Amino acid sequence: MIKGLIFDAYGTLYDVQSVQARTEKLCPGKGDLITQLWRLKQLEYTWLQTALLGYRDFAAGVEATENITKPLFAKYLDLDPYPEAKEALGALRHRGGLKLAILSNGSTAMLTALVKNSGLDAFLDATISVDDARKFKPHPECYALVEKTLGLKNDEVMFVSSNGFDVAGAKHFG
Ligand code: LAC
Repeated sequence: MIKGLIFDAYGTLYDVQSVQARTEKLCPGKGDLITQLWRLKQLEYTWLQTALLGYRDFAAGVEATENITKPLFAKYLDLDPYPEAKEALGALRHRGGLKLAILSNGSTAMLTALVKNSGLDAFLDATISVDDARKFKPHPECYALVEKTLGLKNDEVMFVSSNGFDVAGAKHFG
């Protein structure tokens, strides 16, 4: 029986392109290019780090001037949830009987700020960061954090993600 619904954060509950408007203002004509590349590079670096058996929070390693990076990084802590995310989580919460949580490649600090700023923390039993495994999804140890945190077995958990590699990782883990 499913007892928990675990959501990916970036691209699933939160719109990573909601940083686009601010990027366009700071870097006119390049907002779309930079935000698309930013997301692709994030994913590429997490896979590379995990394949090389490394782990570090690389968010601050971007070479750019502070007047650009500061407001952009700030927006990443305050991404817009997709329009239906709050209502969907609220309805699931109201229905009862299910644990609701995020399992994300974001760092604990990023995710704590993100769920608080967006108000989604009110609907969640936990916000789980891969920080605790020191690996990035789709490494199996990341998905194992759900049982460690919520005490739910694999077959009691349904995992929700917009990222294909993440769905494959969760399925592989069971
Ligand atoms: C996350 C990325 C994979 O939130 O979207 O973990």
